[in-house]
Amino acid sequence: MIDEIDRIAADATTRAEAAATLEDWRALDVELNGKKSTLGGFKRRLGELDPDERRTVGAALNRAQEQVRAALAARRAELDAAARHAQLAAERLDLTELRPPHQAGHLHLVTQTMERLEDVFVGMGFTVAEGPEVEDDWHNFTALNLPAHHPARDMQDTFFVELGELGDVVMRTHTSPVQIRVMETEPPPIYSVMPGRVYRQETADATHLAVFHQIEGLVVDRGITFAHLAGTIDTFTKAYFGEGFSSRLRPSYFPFTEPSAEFDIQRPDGSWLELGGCGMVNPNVLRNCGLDPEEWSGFAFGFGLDRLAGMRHGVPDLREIMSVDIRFLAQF
Ligand code: FA5
Repeated sequence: MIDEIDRIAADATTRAEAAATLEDWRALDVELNGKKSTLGGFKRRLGELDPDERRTVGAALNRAQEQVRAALAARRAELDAAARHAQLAAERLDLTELRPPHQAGHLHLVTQTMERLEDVFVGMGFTVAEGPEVEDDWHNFTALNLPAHHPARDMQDTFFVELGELGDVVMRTHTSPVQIRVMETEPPPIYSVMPGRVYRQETADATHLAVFHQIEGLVVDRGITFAHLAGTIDTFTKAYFGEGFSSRLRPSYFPFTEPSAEFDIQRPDGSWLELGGCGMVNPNVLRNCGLDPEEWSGFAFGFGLDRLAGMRHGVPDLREIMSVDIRFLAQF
């Protein structure tokens, strides 16, 4: 009888170890461990045996049942672990997966240009400052030596905002108001560039937009001369465009600079493009910002970023830069 019990236990152990799925395991658990199991049947027949036999057969039965339970428990642990692994693998998120580059997008040509320009000027020792796009009359015009009714206000056709006093709030027409904000808040020496978006009531054409970008430069220190301005423009031109490009200054007029100049860049093919204006900061502007022109002098420049980007990348019409055509944008 004991041999038979051992054989049944060995057979049950082998089957438990071979259970392939949790379903199989549950069926086996009922069959081998339940009340109707073969070993359970032996247990019920113990009463028929004499006391000595009952003790030895009872002990063998307990051992056998223990062995089967242990085999089932071990197999259950294996099946549970396998199920957990399968679930983890199915729910796994691959965070290292890279999207193909053409789907990732990139910075707009104008933003790239702005960041490159900032890098060039930061490399030359300038800091970067910013100001609001909605400006008041004081910063956009009056403090820049353009009092009310000054004819030079017509040089920049202005969008007015219906806010506050009539005509007092404008979409800034240039980045020069940021000069005023910097001088009002920071004591000299000042070496800053100020990039940003500007607005003019203009009809768009190949070289003009109604919403475009400028970068302003302002230096205020003791003993600053026109030579510093010319040297800075030239250093910048070479650093940004590389050899083969050069710059020239032409006499011009801006109310906020005196003397004033326009600066142009010459392309390697010999043609010229007007890029911006510049000059020595007008003493009236220094005074408007609480600085003594006897002690401080400075220069300022401001130029068009869109034109610069268009020129550097050979875009013949500025309106294309503002298009949302992905075939155009993807080239840069
Ligand atoms: C100004 O805006 C002055 N604030 C520049 C300045 C700053 C002069 C500091 C002196 C000292 P202007 O209106 O010329 O100047 O514009 C400067 C540059 O902006 C132009 O040379 C051109 O490159 C660009 N620009 C002007 N209008 C447009 C436009 N409609 N579309 C695209 N770029 C433009």
